[in-house]
Amino acid sequence: MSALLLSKFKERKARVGVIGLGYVGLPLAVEFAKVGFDVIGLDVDAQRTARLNRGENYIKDVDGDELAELVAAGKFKATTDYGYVRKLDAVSICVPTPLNKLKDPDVSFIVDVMDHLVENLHDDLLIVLESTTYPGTTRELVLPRLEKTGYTIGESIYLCFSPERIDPGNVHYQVHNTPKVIGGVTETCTKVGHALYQQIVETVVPVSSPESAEMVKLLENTYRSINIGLVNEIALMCEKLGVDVWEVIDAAATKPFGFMKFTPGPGLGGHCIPIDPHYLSWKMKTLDYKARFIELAGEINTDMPYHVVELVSKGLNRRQKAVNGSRILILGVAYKKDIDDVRESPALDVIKLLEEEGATVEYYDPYVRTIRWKETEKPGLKTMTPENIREMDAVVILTDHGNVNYDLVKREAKLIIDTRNVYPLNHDAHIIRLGVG
Ligand code: SAJ
Repeated sequence: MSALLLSKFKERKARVGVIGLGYVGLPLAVEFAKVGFDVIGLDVDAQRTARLNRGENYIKDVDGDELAELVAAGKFKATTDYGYVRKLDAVSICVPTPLNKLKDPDVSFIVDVMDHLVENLHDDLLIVLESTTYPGTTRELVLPRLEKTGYTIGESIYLCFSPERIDPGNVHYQVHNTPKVIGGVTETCTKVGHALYQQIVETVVPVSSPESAEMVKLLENTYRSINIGLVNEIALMCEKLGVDVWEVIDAAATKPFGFMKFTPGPGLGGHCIPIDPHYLSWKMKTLDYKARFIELAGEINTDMPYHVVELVSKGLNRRQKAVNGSRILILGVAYKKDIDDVRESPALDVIKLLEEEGATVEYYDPYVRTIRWKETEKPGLKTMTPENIREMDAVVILTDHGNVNYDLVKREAKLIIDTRNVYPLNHDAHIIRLGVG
């Protein structure tokens, strides 16, 4: 193991690179720079690197002033030039791993990084893959590309996987106080990776292999997807049973052990939970194994937007109205409360389905001014007034943002479909609550 590299990590004299300056990479880069490392941020987007070099921040979880100070002090520099890797002692890869149109893993961003990385390798370099991916990616896709250049992994180049655990908008758990799992291709790799990450994270959790570390992340997020699917199905059952699912869940959550509260909703949004489990089920298919829980949860969660539209149709029908020709206001399009992210948001599915049924659909979301819609922009209502609520045949609450006047909605709306228990234990005739029969 390279004593020089370890001492550079320990004395924080190492030069650290982060590839991919998004919601994972930029906070990580700032964390390394904050504790004293010289950090190079690498990204393919020249506009993004130019903005960063002007000290301009674009990630809500990053403190803009802190970033500007680090840039001014020369502790952080952004670039599109992979040549800088020749001067780095470590590099963390935080590029996107989306699904393609067939819902299969798209690891092209990792491959692109590797194509550039192998041109700039040198002795005493730690490489850590952080992008969420299927078990085996580090060993099957990254390792061969490094070995082909003649380097021996575990002797002059060290390779690990360490899952990112960034929770956008979480003000309590940030990089430094979220335990970091890391698994190296060799024991020495794990030790070298541990030596670096313990400089920025209070707790480093070494595991025996990159596959183990890759699987940790997938277990974490598959656990959420499946439990959300479970409560969504329980909600459908409660509607048929004439029970209030929210009351049931709150009462179940009083159990002080062996139960974790999840709540039903209009579907599954975000860039993690709807995506990550499919990396695991895809890999298992290549091993001729059907990941049944993942597939079933996916079916139930994907079906929720259709169920919301059924509730809208049921409510309008009570007022002898059809969906076709009705004016409907969607309240909240972000994928979860108090954030501005609409990626994979079920609201986009609900809007699409209602428009296909002939409804005229508007939306209001204080965090989302406009959305990309059919190759153009669809702006939301600028404000929510008694007048523009009264004009609507139905209001559909899909995100329970904290800064919306729900009392106004309850007073003025003709019909409300509440999918987030904004109106708990409510029996008003004009309110239909998801999961309540
Ligand atoms: N959702 C429900 N019911 C629930 C919880 C979530 O319907 O009980 C929905 C949300 O509305 C959203 C989707 O599921 O549409 C995902 O919600 P999430 O709370 O899992 O939030 P994410 O997507 O921001 O997940 C992130 C993940 N962080 C990382 O991957 C590093 C996840 O692992 C975290 O556990 C999660 O934040 C968190 O705990 O907030």
